Amino acid sequence: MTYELYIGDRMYSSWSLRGWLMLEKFAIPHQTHLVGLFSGTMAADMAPLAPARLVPALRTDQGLVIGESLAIGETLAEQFPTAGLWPRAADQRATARWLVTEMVAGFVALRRDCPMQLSHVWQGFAPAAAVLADLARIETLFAHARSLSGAKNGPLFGPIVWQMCSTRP
Ligand SMILES: N[C@@H](CCC(=O)N[C@@H](CS)C(=O)NCC(=O)O)C(=O)O
Repeated sequence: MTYELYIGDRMYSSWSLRGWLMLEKFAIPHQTHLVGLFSGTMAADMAPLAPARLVPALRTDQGLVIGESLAIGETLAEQFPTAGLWPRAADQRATARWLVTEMVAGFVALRRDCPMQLSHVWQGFAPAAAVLADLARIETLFAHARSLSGAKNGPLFGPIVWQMCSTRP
């Protein structure tokens, strides 16, 4: 058995994209199953994973089903400790957790007014003040992360350091 990831669409579903990136970017062997996010078959496609009902959802190589992207990320970090999902330094790891949870729970205006879609560009979009405030908050958090990691560009906490063939202990 391998890790089986259930997602919707990588073009229009940021939750799906980030769920997929957690496995793909950190070289964790997996199979991806696309569920019908926009075709009306999502509930049926997800039924075998109940009570998980949203994407992403993961079935581990042991058959355990996990919903919620953060729970999936924490479980993968635990099961693949050499993959580098979290920064190694404790202060950077705590800060990364802070940024991730704020991203999962916050930025309501940005999410509402700018849902992810990677296929078109809107000309003349005028962001509302609340969206601009969310963007400023992201810049503040990113600058804070870089001040801790010293990474001037690229990944916030520096290059991902992983060992090839990350395996479970
Ligand atoms: N808090 C969840 C959010 C997941 C989520 O909202 N997924 C959306 C992706 S578009 C979904 O499955 N929507 C389908 C629906 O609401 O029916 C997580 O972190 O994984």
